[in-house]
Amino acid sequence: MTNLFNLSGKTALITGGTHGLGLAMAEGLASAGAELIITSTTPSKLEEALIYFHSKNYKATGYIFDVTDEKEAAKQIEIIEEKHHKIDILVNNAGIIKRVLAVDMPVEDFRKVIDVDLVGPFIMAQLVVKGMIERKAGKIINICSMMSELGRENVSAYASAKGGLKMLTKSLATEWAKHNIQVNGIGPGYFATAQTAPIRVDGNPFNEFIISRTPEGRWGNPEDLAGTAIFLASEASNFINGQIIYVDGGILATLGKASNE
Ligand code: GCO
Ligand code: CA
Repeated sequence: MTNLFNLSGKTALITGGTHGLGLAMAEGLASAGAELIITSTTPSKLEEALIYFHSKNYKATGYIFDVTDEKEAAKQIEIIEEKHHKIDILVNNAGIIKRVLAVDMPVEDFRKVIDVDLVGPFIMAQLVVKGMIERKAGKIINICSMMSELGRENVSAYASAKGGLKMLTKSLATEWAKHNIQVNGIGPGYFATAQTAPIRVDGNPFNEFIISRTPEGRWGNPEDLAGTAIFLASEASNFINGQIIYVDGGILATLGKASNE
């Protein structure tokens, strides 16, 4: 029987795949056989990530560009497709967060978050899908969030972008399914990464809150995302389209419990 999860011969582009969840998902895809293309805006981080991937004997190449710059992104995608022939899997992972109360948030910052977390994935999907349509096959995975479903103080721009990314996922799935392209999302719960470091510190009540709010009773480890990334990138998910799979240790399944129960 063929291995439904085998990604040999496939090329996967992961935006911001230099660290944290992006790196863990990239590693998962590589372990299933995919060749990696990693994009970043930070040369030093990219270099470090490539050294890591190569040390594991994964095939990985890096490109520096900003996903919000559609002209530059178009140029780079053209170069990538010339060199590697095709992008079979796109993981829209690059994102930023700014934690500040809405009443105090500079509009410019709100716009920036929407630009990176929502417009960037649109730009990348629009560029990469052209080749996918020609080849009648492709997998696009948008990295959403708990905040695609839930609000919370301090993250209005991020939640707006991630909620939008969920709906972008459904819209693109609708438009591109006829070309045998699957567009799905992963909604990570609370993961121990650099992004959550400021809210994970001991003594910060938010740390305890998340542990008690998560039925699994812990923060996620980046490796916890690899299986879902492989699944959504592989033939195993060929009839799944427009879905967001939440990898959250059960957070969205529950109202939570009072601390003394
Ligand atoms: C926060 C967190 C979240 C997580 C994650 C949740 O401030 O609440 O940073 O935004 O990063 O996206 O799914
Ligand atoms: Ca980056």
